[in-house]
Amino acid sequence: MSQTITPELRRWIVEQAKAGFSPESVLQSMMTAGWTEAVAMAAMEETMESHVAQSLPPAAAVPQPDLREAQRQVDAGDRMVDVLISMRSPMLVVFGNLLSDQECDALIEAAQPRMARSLTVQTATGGEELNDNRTSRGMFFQRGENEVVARIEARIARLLQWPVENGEGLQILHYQPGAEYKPHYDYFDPQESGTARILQRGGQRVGTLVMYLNEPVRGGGTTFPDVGLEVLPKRGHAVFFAYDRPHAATRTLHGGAPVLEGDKWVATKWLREKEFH
Ligand code: PD2
Ligand code: ZN
Repeated sequence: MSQTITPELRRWIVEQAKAGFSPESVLQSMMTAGWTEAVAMAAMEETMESHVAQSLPPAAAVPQPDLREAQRQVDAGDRMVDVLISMRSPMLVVFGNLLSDQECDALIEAAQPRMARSLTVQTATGGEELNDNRTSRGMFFQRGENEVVARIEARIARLLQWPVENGEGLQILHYQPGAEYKPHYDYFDPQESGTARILQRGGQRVGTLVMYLNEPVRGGGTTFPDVGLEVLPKRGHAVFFAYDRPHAATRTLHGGAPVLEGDKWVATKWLREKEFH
């Protein structure tokens, strides 16, 4: 007898799970009803997977480096960039040698006179607000604002295979001892009322590149609590992560741990689905 997964069976499996029955007990019921173990397990897996996928927003294309050849370096046009770590879930890559020391210094120097307490995009209204979760100081460059910024943006576009036009202006952040950025998602929450307005400027954010411009003495790592990962700041290195849907299933919750000694400078490039204007 061939055993097919009917819509009724699917509904029944989902109901059992919702009612709190363990996978083992659902499996046992199916086997009592005459299903072979292997087919029952396959039916359950398939049903739960498609149930979860249906309740997620659709997946978008995301920026990403070309890692198909499993090389140790990626050609970013004017520079070969090292691949130090790559991870599938979250979709994350740690890069080495992305920026030269001179480029790090030039960004800090150009940013310094324009630093102010960091604001956070407020999805409730679509505006910006001061936020206790974020105690760094920061500023934004315009896209292509000066020669160094333009050069770095072109390199990032080549590295991540994503148009320069889809990038937000480069953000510079400075953390002093005690300053931190509590864990958050960089995408905009679709449930919030201000998000529609924010999305008019280029759609969702789909990727983040945090570039380290110096090294704090202690603390200041970029943390990914869902997977217990902490990336320690190293001058010229960067951590990139992508999120194909504005959902926690991407496991891209991340934060800037408190700086304990010394200070921390980073440059962040956020990438949108479409041209950012
Ligand atoms: O500075 C960091 O490590 C950090 C952590 C979390 C930066 C950002 N988020 C960001 O710029 O979005
Ligand atoms: Zn962030």
